Amino acid sequence: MPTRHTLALVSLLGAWLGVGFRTPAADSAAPPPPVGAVPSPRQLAWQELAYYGFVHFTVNTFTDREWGTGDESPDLFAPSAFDARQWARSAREAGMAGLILTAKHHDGFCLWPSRFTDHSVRSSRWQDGRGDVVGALAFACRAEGLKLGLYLSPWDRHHPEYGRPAYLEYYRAQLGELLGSYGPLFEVWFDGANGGDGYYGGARETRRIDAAVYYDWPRTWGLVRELQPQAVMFSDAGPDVRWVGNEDGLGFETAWMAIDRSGLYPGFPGYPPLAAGRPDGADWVPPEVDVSIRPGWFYHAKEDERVKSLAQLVDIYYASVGRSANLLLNVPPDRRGLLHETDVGRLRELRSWLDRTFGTDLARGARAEASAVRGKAPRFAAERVLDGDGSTYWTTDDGVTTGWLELRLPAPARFDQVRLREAVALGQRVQEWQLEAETGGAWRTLARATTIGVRRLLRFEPVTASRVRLRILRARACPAIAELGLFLSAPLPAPAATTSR
Ligand code: FUL
Repeated sequence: MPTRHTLALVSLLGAWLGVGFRTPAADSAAPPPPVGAVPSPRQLAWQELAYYGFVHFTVNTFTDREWGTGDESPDLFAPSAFDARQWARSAREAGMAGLILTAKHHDGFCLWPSRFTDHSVRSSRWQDGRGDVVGALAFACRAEGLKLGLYLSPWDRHHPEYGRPAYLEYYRAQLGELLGSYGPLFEVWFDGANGGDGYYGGARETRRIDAAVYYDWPRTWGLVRELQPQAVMFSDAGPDVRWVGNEDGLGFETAWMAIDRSGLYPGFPGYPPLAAGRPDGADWVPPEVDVSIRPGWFYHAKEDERVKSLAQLVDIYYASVGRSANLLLNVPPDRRGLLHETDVGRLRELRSWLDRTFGTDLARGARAEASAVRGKAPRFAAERVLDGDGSTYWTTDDGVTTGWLELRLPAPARFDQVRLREAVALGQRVQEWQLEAETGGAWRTLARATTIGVRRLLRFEPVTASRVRLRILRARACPAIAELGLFLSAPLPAPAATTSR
């Protein structure tokens, strides 16, 4: 590191010789102040994961149901060739960052030998009552370098006390058990469903709860913070990650990472229309897109021909990861306790397609310039969008909320999509932008859109060009753009007739 004295000397020498040495002294402009809600370190880390898997597995797999009733015999749970390592290996090979397992779904059957109930794998003939699906998956994820998340359904159709205070003691005891026994979790998933009727220890009645108050969520969230401070918590109401409001794989074209959490809770009936977020929302709670590779969340042999096609999965990727959300793709184990060959094959196709599409960033090696640079400082210059470092960015002086950034590629390149990222640690800023390219001596608009956020992927008609311009048309404050990449889609095979939804 040069000292202050040598820097001053170099500047003086430069002035004396009449040449403008570029010294770090010219780089002293301060970063722009954040705008609105900003992510926590745990949210920033989670946002980088982008794509991971959901595993729905329980007695439903064996009864062919989506929602168990709560009176299932533990013996029904009988996978014939259970292998959590096959799940984790398939997920890693698919490019997923982790897996989230339904440790307990609405039927109440526990996939780990909980100390707080008999309604678990311990009471099953499977592995003579010594099986532990959560433990096996935790081990497999560690071995494959994947992160682990858990889903513990608040609604429990088995428990006799569900709907009364005693159930909450049970729920929190179980949660503590999971949080304390299986190593670090990256995400804890709190579902909002309550369908009313159930077995409830033999009462066989309808129990509706007031979801606004019954679960006392702040207390449960506090438990997660205490025992697994690095884990994000998912629900309609966050606190860290929010539901995207549909199960079809669709993020929002205009997606704001902030919402107003106040008044929300898991299962909040008016939630879906709020799921797009608000530019001036008080809380940073980015969306997660949960969707199944099959029509159902659980495995049903009759859906073997209805596994989503590669083209459908690619569209889901652009509509989730490409719209500033994380993608949670469900791949349910079958009655063997294995991910089905068709699903694993489809995951592999997706991985290979993504690798071929995003393997070459055609903007690499380009020269970049911008309409304006904050304090004329190199650390905020246009080329920061090309350095592959998401923490550096191009930005302008405060109050400059429009502008352009132009790339001159080393040679004309053919591309059909752009990948943009904002420096979201400073809040979400851009409200409207367009991409332009010079072809045949004239500039034309390739795409126009609204928000960017954590990541924006936008496809357009293929074009060949060597000059490309990002134009920021509207922003809440000076834009801070961390990345601009250009890519060409790999070819997609013609869709097979049998794989449609
Ligand atoms: C829903 C549940 O009711 C479904 O069974 C599934 O677990 C899905 C991911 O969340 O609310």
